[in-house]
Amino acid sequence: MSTPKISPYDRPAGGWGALKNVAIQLVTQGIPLKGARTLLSANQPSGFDCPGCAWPDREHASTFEFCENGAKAVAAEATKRRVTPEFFAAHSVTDLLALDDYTLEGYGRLTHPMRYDAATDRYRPVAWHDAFALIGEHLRALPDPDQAAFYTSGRTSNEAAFLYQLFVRQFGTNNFPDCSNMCHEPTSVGLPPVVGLGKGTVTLDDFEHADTLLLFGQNPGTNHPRMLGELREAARRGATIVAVNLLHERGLERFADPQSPTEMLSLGGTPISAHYVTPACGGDFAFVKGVVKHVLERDAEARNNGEPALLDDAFLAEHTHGFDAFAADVRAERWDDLERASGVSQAQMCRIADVYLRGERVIATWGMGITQHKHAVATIQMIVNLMLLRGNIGRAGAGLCPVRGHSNVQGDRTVGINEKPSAAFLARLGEVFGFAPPQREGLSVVDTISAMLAGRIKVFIGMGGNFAMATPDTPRTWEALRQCALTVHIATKLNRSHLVHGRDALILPCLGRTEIDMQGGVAQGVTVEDSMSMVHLSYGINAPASAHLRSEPAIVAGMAQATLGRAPAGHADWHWYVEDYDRIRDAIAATFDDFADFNRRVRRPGGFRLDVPPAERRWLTPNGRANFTTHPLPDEMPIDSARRHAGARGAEVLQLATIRSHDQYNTTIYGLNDRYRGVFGQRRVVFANLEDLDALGFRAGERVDIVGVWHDGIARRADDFLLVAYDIPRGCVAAYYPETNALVPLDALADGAGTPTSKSVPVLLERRHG
Ligand SMILES: Nc1nc2c(c(=O)[nH]1)N[C@H]1C(S)=C(S)[C@@H](COP(=O)(O)OP(=O)(O)OC[C@H]3O[C@@H](n4cnc5c(=O)[nH]c(N)nc54)[C@H](O)[C@@H]3O)O[C@H]1N2
Ligand SMILES: Nc1nc2c(c(=O)[nH]1)N[C@H]1C(S)=C(S)[C@@H](COP(=O)(O)OP(=O)(O)OC[C@H]3O[C@@H](n4cnc5c(=O)[nH]c(N)nc54)[C@H](O)[C@@H]3O)O[C@H]1N2
Ligand SMILES: [Mo]
Repeated sequence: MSTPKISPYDRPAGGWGALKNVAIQLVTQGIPLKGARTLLSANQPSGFDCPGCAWPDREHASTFEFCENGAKAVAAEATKRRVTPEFFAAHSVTDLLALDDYTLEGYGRLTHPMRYDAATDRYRPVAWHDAFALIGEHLRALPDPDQAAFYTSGRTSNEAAFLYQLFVRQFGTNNFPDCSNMCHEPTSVGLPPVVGLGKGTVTLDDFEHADTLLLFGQNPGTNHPRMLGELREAARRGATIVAVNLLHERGLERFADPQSPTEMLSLGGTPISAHYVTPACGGDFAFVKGVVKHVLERDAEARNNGEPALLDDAFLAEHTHGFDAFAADVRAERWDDLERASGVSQAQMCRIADVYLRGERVIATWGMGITQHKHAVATIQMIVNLMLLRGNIGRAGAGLCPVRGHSNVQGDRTVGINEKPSAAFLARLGEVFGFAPPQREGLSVVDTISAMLAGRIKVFIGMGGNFAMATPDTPRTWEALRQCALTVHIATKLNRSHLVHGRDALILPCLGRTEIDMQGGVAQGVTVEDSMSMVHLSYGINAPASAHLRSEPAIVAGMAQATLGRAPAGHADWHWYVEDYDRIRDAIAATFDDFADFNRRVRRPGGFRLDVPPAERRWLTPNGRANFTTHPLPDEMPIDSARRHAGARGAEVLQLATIRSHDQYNTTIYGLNDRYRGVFGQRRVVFANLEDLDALGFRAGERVDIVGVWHDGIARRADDFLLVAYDIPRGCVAAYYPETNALVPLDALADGAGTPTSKSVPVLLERRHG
């Protein structure tokens, strides 16, 4: 472990540092050889889909694509370390709770199903059969199925997710809180009314043909490293890349591909972004609106001068609705209001508008810097407005690219993990499996926590993930989990959610994506859908971490059998589905037209792409058109009301963006460095603008507590952070999640989407005493 220091990083992203860090990870996990062999199977035709991010791979290319953080995800799963019954016997839950998240997951893979024993405050081994029976008893004892909630984290395969939702709906509820509630929900909510589908429209081929790329609020150098390969190719080809980000992220500036000998030897790397815009936290909405304003002004000018129009008139007329009202609203906006709300100058908005106008084929991407804000849905729809102006959706080299997080988060939603299912889907499910699915809308993540606090949720089952740490308002979430009668976690590794438990509690260890999944003597493959709607098969290659592990589908079948006693569609036993995953895929194909002939199509090299109608300019919106949406500048930003609530200290309130370091995967901490941001050996740092520090009377290097400011007056704090002077807009600070989740209020949500606003949390800094 490196000693804590702050030391600015001046090299390109990638490069030798990436290679060195993979080697370190393999050694740390005790698997220098097995790890290297495993890495060579990632995203290969007969190998497994990388359990890292959802960025697509080149048709499961036969060439090895190096990705530092994908390698860390693989190494973390293939680790030699084990959490055994002896480990649990030696450590009480209270003792384990005192350890940090890095240490907890560092203990390695879970090996046995375990049940909490209150008398000894320890987890003890339990037989699978007894664990399932306990779940069945608890679920059947509930007076109302809506008193149980079934969480999913986005690594779960389509097969496991489909079976899970079928079980839960047969049980009788739509309570499917999902990690995407905290992630791209504003995308899933914002896109359908405007383009008819809540997913991206582009493919990797479009990246090859784009001449302009607008990258909003995402950090691919860390979170989607393989995307840097596409950006590098685009930049070398002469495409113009615009980064819009709160921070100057190294991966958006320069990248050295570890597979390029010249870049590795010259140490220089390829410059990525030609333009870099740093709006204030949450300023993107006003920024994009300003860009649109200048596009409209330039178009009007051109028309006045008798030059060709700059808007795509034919596209607007044939394909869109609402342009006139939208344009009138934007024209009426004043530049000084747009500047104030975005933190970007008029000159810069105009410059980016001119870049957009020069582009013939434009792609817009976005990540958590856009979705985790109060005005996320409006911002995404404003990006769509901008793209529609010149017909930049539904043709080669152009389109929308929300960059998803977990490797199958998009697929889980596609196959039915959805707390607000459509009536059509429920009707079809009921028809295919011969039952009456529950019609009542279910609970999202934040709704689930509130319902637990109110005593309305008694049983919590988590299919992967780390609910106790990934969710907002940590102390209240813990209180909520602890009042449950039963908490169950299906997991690969120990995490804090297993320790913040209900009166009864189970940890059920499962196979990971990299492991061989044998059923009925045959190795099974599972399927996943990437961020570009490509579905493909994934086969594990390593021996399971323990002989006692079960696959996620097998665990679902066990829970379902013990709870419901019989399987749907005339099968006596849920395990029938698990004997051969083709049977689950047939069930998926019977439920979704999009998956017709699933088993055959998914065995084609590279799999297949699900239907993406807006990519062909088919708009499945109520009016059959792509819709412009009008959104006024918000009267008040969350920071403004927080300032009022802070009273005399109102002027000191800052907006905190909670972000990922380079050495973490969500709540899984791989290491304590954030190399590209110059942070080593520590995570409790807060990045702040030097002028803000001066104005507030702080110095870089001091330690501070971060204190929340919110209308409910509840004390929220995260203590003991090192102040780091950083190139960040004034009024904004940034720090890592999950340590800062205690500061995110449970009711600070994106309008219309319920996503916690983890990128704009109003806070005060306080000097630490003593
Ligand atoms: N290695 C690794 N890979 C991952 C993950 C991981 O934790 N580690 N997580 C996975 C998951 S689930 C997801 S969702 C994705 C997340 O991938 P990202 O979307 O890249 O997630 P974040 O690190 O949260 O940060 C987003 C970026 O938004 C910027 N930002 C913050 N506020 C604003 C703002 O108001 N405006 C703008 N324009 N920018 C802003 C930050 O500076 C940061 O660069 O990655 C996935 N891949
Ligand atoms: N403040 C703040 N909060 C955030 C965010 C933020 O940017 N800021 N980001 C949000 C986002 S985008 C997301 S997606 C969520 C993530 O929320 P989650 O998906 O709940 O969290 P993870 O940390 O990805 O879950 C890690 C755990 O998953 C388990 N696991 C790993 N692989 C497998 C597997 O193959 N099967 C099973 N069953 N279990 C497995 C391991 O036990 C591991 O401990 O967090 C959200 N929370
Ligand atoms: Mo995510």
